[in-house]
Amino acid sequence: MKLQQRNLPALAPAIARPTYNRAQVKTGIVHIGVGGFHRSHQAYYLNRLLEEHGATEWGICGVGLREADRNISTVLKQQDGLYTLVTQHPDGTDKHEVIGSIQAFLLAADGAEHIVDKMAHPDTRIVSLTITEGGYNFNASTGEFNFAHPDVQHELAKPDEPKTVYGFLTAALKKRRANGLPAFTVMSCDNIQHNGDVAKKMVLAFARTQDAGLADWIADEVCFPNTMVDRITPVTPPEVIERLRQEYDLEDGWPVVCEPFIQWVVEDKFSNGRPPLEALGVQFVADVTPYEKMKIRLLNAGHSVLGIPGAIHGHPTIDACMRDEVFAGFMRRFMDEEATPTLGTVAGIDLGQYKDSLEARFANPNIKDSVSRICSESSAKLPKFLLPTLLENLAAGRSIKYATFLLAAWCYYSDKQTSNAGVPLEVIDARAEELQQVASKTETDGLAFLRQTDMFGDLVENEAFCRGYAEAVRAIYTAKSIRELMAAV
Ligand code: CS2
Repeated sequence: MKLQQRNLPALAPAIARPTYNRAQVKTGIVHIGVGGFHRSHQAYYLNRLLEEHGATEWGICGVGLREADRNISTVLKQQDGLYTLVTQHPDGTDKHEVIGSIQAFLLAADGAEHIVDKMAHPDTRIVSLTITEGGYNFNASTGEFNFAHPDVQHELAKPDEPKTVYGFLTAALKKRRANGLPAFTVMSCDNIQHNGDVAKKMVLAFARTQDAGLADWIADEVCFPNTMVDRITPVTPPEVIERLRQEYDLEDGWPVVCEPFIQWVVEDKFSNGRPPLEALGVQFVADVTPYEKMKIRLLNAGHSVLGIPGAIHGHPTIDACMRDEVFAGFMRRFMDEEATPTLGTVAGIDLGQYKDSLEARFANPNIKDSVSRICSESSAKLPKFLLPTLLENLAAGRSIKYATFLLAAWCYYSDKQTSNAGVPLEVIDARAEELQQVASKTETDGLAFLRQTDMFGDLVENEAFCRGYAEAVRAIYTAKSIRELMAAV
């Protein structure tokens, strides 16, 4: 049986499903970047709000700007926006629920004007984003907008032909302004510290170059709340699709798997209203800084600290890394000795307990979160997840040995792209080729990788750091097993 609205009554009883009238729900949110994470997090929350609190103004229209979004577009269209969320508990049980909060999906390739119109519709009050850390189009080391991007150049010249998120946001805001409609909120949900501030800076830089009057209006009218989002959402394993078919006679082209844990902390500033998510435990706070910093520097960096050496060693998943005491110990020491000293106190949170809970979440044996997902797009992640911790500790004279080891491991990973056992690794990174080229010079110039100043700034000029880095690189390049080195760091 295909997953479709008309088949919902016939679903197996074990699968929860929307019982609200989906046809009556208005689209209050347009979301750009409908990956697994959006579907396990925001769309899940809004489905609950519709189901439990009748918040009928807050349905979602998904948007895909890239050709790579065609698959999700096709699946969601065939399934009336429905998909199955499979929550994987550590005791081995799975909970299944069909999510109904995504009402429609628009693909840019099928007509940019439909997307601009939807964003400019009076019902739309929020445009939210999960466009990944790399999607913001800034230079990692200067933080400034990258005007050189060819798509950006195109849309600056032709505002009616938007291509990037910036072209679409400004085109839609321009239309709202012209129509006398209130602005929408731009809500970033990516793992970037001050994600709202970053989004605002980028939107304004772009809009100012295109239309200064519009930029002033955006600066006055559009709220860009900072948010901290959290739910581990692995890439959907093909077995899950197969299991739904076999156990529940359900054909779902693209279900989502996730852990039970979920968290969302949002700054309470919205241009045109917001869903009453506090009813579901979402925290609305005046300042999200301590939460986002804690999450990015412990959870996201902790993931990379396991994932990159894990890939080199040959561990397939994060839970496999956690079952290896050398990896688990290395990560905890990184968290305790390097990340935690940069965090200060976080109101209402016991950092020791938070780290214990991260260990338990990473170790969930029912979640098979591949190290390749964690290592993917490290060129966008590590400058955000790891570098601030390293730089602050370097300046304060505190330990940097774990972060240094990780950067050296990343250089090796980018260069060799094989595990210690010689098995080729699946390297997914927009800059993979360039990274490999630079890293491959390491054997003649030990600091070659660090000379990528757009990622590392002037780190290569810091002698104390470079000494430790060069040593770590030498060790990793000559050792038979990265695991043995980790035990000794
Ligand atoms: C991961 C995140 O991308 C990564 O490397 O650390 O996707 C992480 O699983 C989520 O941020 C959890 O909320």
